[in-house]
Amino acid sequence: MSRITSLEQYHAEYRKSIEQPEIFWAEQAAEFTWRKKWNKVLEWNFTGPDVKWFIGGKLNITENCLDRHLAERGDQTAMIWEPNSPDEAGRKISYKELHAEVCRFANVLKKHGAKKGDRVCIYMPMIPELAVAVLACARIGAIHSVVFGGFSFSSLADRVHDADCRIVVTADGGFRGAKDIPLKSVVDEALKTCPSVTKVLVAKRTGVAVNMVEGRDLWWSEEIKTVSADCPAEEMDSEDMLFILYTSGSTGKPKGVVHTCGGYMVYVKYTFENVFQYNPGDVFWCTADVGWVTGHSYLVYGPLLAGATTVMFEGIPTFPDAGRFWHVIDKHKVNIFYTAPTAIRSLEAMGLDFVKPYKLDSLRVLGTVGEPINAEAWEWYHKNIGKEKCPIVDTWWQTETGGILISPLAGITKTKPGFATWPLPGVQPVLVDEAGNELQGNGVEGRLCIRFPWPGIIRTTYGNHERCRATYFETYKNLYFTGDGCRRDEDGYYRITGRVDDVIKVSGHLLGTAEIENAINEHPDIVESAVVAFPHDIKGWGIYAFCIDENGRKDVESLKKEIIDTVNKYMGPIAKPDKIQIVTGLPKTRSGKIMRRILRKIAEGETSSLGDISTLLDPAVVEEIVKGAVM
Ligand code: 7RM
Repeated sequence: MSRITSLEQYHAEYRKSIEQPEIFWAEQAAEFTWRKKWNKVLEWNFTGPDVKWFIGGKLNITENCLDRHLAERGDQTAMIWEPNSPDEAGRKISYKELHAEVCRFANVLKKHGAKKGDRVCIYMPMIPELAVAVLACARIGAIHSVVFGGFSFSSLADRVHDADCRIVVTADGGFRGAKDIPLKSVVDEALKTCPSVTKVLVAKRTGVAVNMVEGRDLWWSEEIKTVSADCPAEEMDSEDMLFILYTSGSTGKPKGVVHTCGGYMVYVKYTFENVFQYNPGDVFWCTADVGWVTGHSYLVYGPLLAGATTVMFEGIPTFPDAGRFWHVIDKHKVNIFYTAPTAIRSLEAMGLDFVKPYKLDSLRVLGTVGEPINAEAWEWYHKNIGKEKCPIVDTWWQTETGGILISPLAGITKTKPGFATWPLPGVQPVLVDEAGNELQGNGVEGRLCIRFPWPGIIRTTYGNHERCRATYFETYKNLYFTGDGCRRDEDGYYRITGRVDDVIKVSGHLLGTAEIENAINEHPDIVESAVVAFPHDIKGWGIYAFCIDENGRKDVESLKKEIIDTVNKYMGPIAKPDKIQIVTGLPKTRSGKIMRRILRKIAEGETSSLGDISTLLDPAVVEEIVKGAVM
């Protein structure tokens, strides 16, 4: 694999990747362990869409994450696990041990009927068993579908149902800061509506009392005693599914984004090593939960493919205090640290007294992901955490892209606060106006699309290929549409400006307004609601919900509290509205479409420039909403 070490080399590699993409990617793929080499590198069209990489190639990604390292670095730490409480002992798991644990659990899955192509839902806290479960699925060719532990029972049930999972892997509970999360009881609630699930494997973490359903529920610790630590890896085709990961869209239920084995493997390792300029022996810490794509690609697969030491942290940045990240960095001598702007902003707000006690001298590279980083947070991170010595890589990518697409290469690309800078080799960004006309040259702003496939691109949305086509490949002909607005400045640097559709990035978590509205509407008094985003100092965006109360309840404050509880119950705490306004109507066009543009302006406090409201069915409702706006 060609590791880029200079700016000249970046430009040369970039050019090659555009002029001869198949030769370029074949070179990157050559260093992996393939059971059988591919016959053809790429076949594609964006109309189907139909994208295939490394056609005919046979492999198993876990042989590349684990077996391949055993001879050379079997005793090296593969994963450092840092528990929620600093007083609890963590774990260091070597490549040899991780290999054995994965094989054992893979045998447990097999014993309970999982085979190649079956879907397994994983709903777990940030404990090593989560990574083991993910890799165990991959070992036997079962397709993992990890659901973030912060989602509630109905979000979990939707996902289990959509992927038709037969097995769920969970834990009794999880620790997050001062809270205990009762995961198993959420699974029990979800499975009331998922009769297809026949087995639930439960890891013990908090020791909370759980209800074990006879014949269905089994303890992880008991099951692994019944199997061997030898599990030959299943031979997979490059284009066999590796995993499904649900992501929110503008409308309807979340989509199951599908990634396949060969292309994803090549792409995450390539981007991991080049973006972060990983050196053998480095300790890498990605703070994302494995329930999100960042955790899949840069906590589990990328670092393990590279033979790195990856850190998994169970807790939160502010427990027991706002110095926890910095404490963990010193404790484990972290070299590369990758987190989200929302975490940086919240820690910045707590003051420097939480940073001062720590040396942070092991750090070499810093990264951010998930949302635009504002210049102030970037400078704070650069100065106080990186001590002005560590390059910051602002990495832009999506669940659908599998890995990073636009980012500086650490220490190589000249950075500018707020800019993801240049596309990685193999990535061909295009900016278009709303009508789809390509914006040529620099100093332009439009919608971000990509014109050519890269190995990590989404292949389909599970069970509904048409939805994949309509969401990503239909808006602009022959382009993959990202849903993001973007500016290309005079230097050709890319700056992502944010979503142009009805999804919201709250604290770096992608949420669909429609999903939140559906949860709110579960409240018996709410007949209709509309959710929009408003700028939030720490979270990036906050959630503003306009709700129509059918019964005109007088106790507005308790109604608002009930609405929050309802969202918590049906979707999870991450979707909690920051502001709720009870209204008697919503601004709708004569065709019945909610005019979110107007609601967004009101939520932003910009009531003087609401624009043309003459097409509204009932313009008077706008006046009422403006008057009652929550500021
Ligand atoms: C990795 C991830 C994807 C959306 C994406 C953007 C936003 C992500 C950045 C960013 C500005 C960044 N996957 N986004 N990274 N915006 N700068 N460096 O977050 O599927 O959950 O979200 O996140 O809007 O479309 S995701």
